Amino acid sequence: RPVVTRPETKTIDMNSRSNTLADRDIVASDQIFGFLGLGMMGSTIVKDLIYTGHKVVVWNRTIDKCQPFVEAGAEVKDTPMDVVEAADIIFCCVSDPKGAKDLVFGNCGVLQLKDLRNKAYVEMSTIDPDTSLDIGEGIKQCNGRYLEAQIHGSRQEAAEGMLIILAGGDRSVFEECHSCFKTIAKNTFFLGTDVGNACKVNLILQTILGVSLVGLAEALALADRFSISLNDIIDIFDLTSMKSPLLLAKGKEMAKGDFNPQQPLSHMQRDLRLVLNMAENLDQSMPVTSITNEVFKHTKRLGYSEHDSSAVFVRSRF
Ligand code: NA7
Repeated sequence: RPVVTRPETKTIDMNSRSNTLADRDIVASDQIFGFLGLGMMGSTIVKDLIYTGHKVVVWNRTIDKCQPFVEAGAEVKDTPMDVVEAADIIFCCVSDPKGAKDLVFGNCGVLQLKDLRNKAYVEMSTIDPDTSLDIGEGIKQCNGRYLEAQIHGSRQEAAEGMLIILAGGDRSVFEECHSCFKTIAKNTFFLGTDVGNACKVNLILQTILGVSLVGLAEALALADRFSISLNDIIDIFDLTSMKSPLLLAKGKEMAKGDFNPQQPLSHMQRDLRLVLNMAENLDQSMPVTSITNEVFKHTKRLGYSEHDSSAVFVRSRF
């Protein structure tokens, strides 16, 4: 098994701004926004929310990650429950459905507050529809309002304020988050009041992405076996009607062997797992997605969990 070096851990540059932010004419809401989870996505989002004038209260499991936000003007709390107490609208952006549920139902979690009247909870972590329904139900039972706001896009797109927001649930929360969504996204969709729909749409888009990446990786690996230049293939691909900005970018990363995580491979495989669970419940056959999931799973086992999803190319070359 080859020795794989972990990708460099990037720290967030608090002074960087997306080029488009100045043109967006954002008037910050005067509500207090809580934010749980300062990973790469969460940090990027909070940095821009502070810059556009939002009042933000933050919490992160690893407390050290909060420090740059204190310096930038955010308040830090010790637990998710404390954030909920201090804020009107609370966003959550953590790795997976389990983490998202822990923050709501767990020790010192959101529901420990019992009365969430006048509070709203917005789930941004990528989760499946059932998890979203459970979280939404828990929040509503405590008289809170719930919105799922799934974020579609890479870390780079987050840094450029070019995410797409897919939202569902309480329409009034959606409207109250307008200045936040305008800060971080190029498009925002409200997909109805039924909780779960936005999660389904997000996972459907991730299916297209995952399957496309594995197809691209296999095709480039075949070119490599023939000693055809990968850069030539990409240049020709660029001239075809198949080209897409994402596949071109991923193809270039594969050719260079540069797997700096924009969409970590572990997140891609998590999404495919969620898709297959969803399909299983419907008896929906998804053979290509199943194999795609196996390919990502194997690449994870090879040590590329924290690299970009384009690292799937490494496995295809074996
Ligand atoms: P990262 O950079 O891997 O960050 C993950 C974040 O999730 C980070 O703040 C973690 O805290 C936090 N986390 C993970 N598990 C837990 C649990 N169990 N409890 C509390 N906090 C947790 O991911 P991204 O920021 O790129 O992505 C976040 C989401 O946005 C993801 O769902 C994407 O699909 C969209 P830590 O710092 O490790 O203590």
